[in-house]
Amino acid sequence: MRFLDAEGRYAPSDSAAEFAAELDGVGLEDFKAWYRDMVETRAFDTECTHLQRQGQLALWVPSVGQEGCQVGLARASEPQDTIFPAYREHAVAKIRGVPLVKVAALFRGLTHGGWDVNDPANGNFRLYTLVLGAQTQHATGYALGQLLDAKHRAGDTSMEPGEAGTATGEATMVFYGDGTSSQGDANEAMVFAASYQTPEVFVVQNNRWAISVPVTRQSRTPLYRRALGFGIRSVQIDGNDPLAAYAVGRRFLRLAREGNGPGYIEALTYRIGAHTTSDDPTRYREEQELRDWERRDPIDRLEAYLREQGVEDDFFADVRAGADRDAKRIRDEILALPAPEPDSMFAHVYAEEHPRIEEQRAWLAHYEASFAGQEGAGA
Ligand SMILES: Cc1ncc(C[n+]2csc(CCOP(=O)(O)OP(=O)(O)O)c2C)c(N)n1
Ligand SMILES: [Mg+2]
Repeated sequence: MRFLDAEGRYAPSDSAAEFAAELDGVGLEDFKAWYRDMVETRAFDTECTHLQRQGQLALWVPSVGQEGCQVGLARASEPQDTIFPAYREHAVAKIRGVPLVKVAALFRGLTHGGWDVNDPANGNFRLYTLVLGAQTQHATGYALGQLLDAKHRAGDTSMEPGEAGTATGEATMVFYGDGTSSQGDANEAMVFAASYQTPEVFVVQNNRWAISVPVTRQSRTPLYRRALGFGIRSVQIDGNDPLAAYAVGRRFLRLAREGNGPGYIEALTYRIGAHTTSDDPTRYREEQELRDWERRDPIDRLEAYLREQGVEDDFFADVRAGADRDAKRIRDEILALPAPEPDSMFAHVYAEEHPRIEEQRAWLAHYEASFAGQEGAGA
């Protein structure tokens, strides 16, 4: 399902007709804001890759190429909705209000969480989750809570979830990848979501790869069709078309809030960069595949559409300059952060002291001490 073709022309697929009404009232100023979201996220992302190479971040997980679906879906959400991300949803974090320096601090090893999920300023954007699929369970549990709260408010204190029909007024949206769709957790989350008709939207960003494993190995059937087997409505969208993501996201989130149960969106996109800064994709994927996907870049596509609508050079120059300024500001903020405290990683593993942990802590302290006196030690 898409509205914009690969060249950015407005050319809705047949399946788009049923979602077109979701774009009513969305106009050029919105599309320009979405464009700005994408360009700013990419500038930040590129900066973080550089900072990792300069030793300022321990690891970086690029989102380059996946900004289209992320921006459309984030813009489709309402403030009262709750979002459970994986670890690559930088555009969603930004739009929901999480300061991007907090995302960078996580990858610097400065925090075990990242941001205060109870602070409304952070937009009900939960913590990044690197344990694949764990967030799907958190999301379904949370959505079940939203449902039971709504029943309670309506005077039904039975604590029985039951059939669809209870409007919650708020929904949960959970992001994960094509590889994660094979995890037991993700499948169990869908079973419970369908059984109890949770107000939830599952978003699978199918970026074709789970590190070096292609999606063709994960599933013999398109991922969106799996959801149908769980009894969950689903659509496969062009994940590099923010209009498609917005339209389906808006529809599915509204259906969820109004008591019509969960939905599932498979966003077909591509991970243009490496899996993380620890990965070298040239070892397992073809150069040609990358080139083909670079031609479908979500930013170029929306830019072509905006130009077609009469938006002129000065707008694009202004967006780029603003994104560069922002990235520079965040860079300065990151450089001003303290060095991580390696010992802190042992602090929260067990409630009480544990001999294995003490052994590892002592080993690390010894290793760290071996750098004493060397330039950059401890940084
Ligand atoms: C439970 C678990 N198993 C394995 C890993 C190692 N791992 C990290 S990312 C990844 C691939 C995930 O691929 P996908 O779900 O497609 O998401 P993408 O990284 O492509 O966005 C793997 C296997 C992990 N983090 N957690
Ligand atoms: Mg993937």
